[in-house]
Amino acid sequence: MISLFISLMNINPLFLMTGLTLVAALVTIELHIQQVNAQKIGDVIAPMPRNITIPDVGKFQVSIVPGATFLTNDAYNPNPIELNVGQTVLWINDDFSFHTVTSGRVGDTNAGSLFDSGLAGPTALASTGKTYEYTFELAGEYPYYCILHPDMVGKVIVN
Ligand SMILES: [Cu+2]
Repeated sequence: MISLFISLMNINPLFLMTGLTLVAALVTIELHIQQVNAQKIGDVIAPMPRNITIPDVGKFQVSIVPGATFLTNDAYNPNPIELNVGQTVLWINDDFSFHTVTSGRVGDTNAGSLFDSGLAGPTALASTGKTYEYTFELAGEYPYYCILHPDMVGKVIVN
């Protein structure tokens, strides 16, 4: 051990400096590679679609809350809602399950005839972050429900 120490002390200073410079260069290269890799990972993540809820000013927002399937009157929140003729309701699926916003009550022959987010197409609330909107042009009371989970019920009151 002591002999090793002595032999290290006897190393030519020039050789020691060269060694230290080499170590410093290797560390710099390694850090650079890490940065490049981090940028590559960033580039891969950046273009991926993300579910961002953008506040839609002027529209009445109703959330389909997490766990809505089992929440009956609380599945749509807030519920009931009251608004004026000409106002728009924007429903947002904040749950992980597929839901619908369908006008009427379970069993109505004309259920979904006024408004219906549906089971397919661009308005379908098939996944988290999907939205559906409807503008109420006539005063009245509008019950609605989810076709897939008929216990989920809500109501819009238009004055
Ligand atoms: Cu549902």
